[in-house]
Amino acid sequence: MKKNILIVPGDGIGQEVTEVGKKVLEKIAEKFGHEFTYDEALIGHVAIEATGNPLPDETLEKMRASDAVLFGAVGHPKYDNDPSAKVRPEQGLLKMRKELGLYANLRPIKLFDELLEASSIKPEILKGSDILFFRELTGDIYFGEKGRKNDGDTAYDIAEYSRFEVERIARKAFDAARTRRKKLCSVDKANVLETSRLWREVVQQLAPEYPDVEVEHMFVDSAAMMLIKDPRRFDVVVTANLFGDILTDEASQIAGSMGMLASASIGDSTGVYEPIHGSAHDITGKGIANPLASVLSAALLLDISFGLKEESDTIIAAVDKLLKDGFRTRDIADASTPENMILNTQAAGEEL
Ligand code: GGG
Repeated sequence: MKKNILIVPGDGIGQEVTEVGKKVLEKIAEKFGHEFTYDEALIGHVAIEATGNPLPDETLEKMRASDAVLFGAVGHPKYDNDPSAKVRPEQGLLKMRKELGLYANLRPIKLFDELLEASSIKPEILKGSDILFFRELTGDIYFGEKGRKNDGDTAYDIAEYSRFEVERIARKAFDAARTRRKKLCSVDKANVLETSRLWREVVQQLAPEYPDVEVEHMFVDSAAMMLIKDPRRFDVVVTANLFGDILTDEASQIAGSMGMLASASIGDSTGVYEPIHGSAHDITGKGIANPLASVLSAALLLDISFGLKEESDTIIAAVDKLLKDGFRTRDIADASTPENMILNTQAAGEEL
């Protein structure tokens, strides 16, 4: 198979981990006789530094022209404490999602058995956890009108959802539930928010079309608690943009570390595959970032964008073996991990 993959490392540890994700794609192409070609583009802080724009037109054009995008992360601490900054790395990420119509963000919370002990949650509660989140990605408070009132002392962000936007993400989640354990949990805050009441109404209206899927509605505060108390009760979860962002960071603890969670953003155009973690400037350049989220994102890319299931499973099996062999990156090591089994970012990639 011939495919063109755009590598967009972005900021901070995005650079280090995406390099490993790309190497794994190269190994897969060699092993299975595929011809993958690569191009590279800028986004985020590195793009602002080079062009003044967090998502240069050239990057967007390359994304549209490619068969899939392997993306890293965006962010830089210098903007975090500067509320007056007019241009921010995250604007590049949001614009990319909107321009490419990437409305569905799939975040599998997969716990590798070997990492049962790496979590702060008790193993007997965790064992067998396997959740697939659908985070809506192009609506909600992220994209509504925002600003300051005339007094300058009052700020607002407006959350908005249309029936169409809720329906298309809900359908994706229902379809996925059908291929799994046939359980769908829709998370909202319908006791308070009008957008959530519309959300619940749409999911309820769709449910009769999927009689084989058991649907449950849960308030986001309850879901936050249940994820830690009883993660195995969840199969597929569908939720709004902001709730999905927060809940999946929480759910990363089920998988042992943020460094283990991959994601796929899909919709109207080229799919984008990236770790759920950000740029992590506190550990950038130290060689201790866990590259497995990028590697597992590459596996999602092969499966979802190219339909290469065997190749994708080969990557997941290699990650499983690496962990079974006892290797760890710093974030998933514990007191019992021998120092010589703790790998740096590049070495973890080479071990696969
Ligand atoms: N790889 C994910 C990433 O770069 N996240 C940084 C970020 O700013 N995310 C905003 C969001 O997805 O809500």
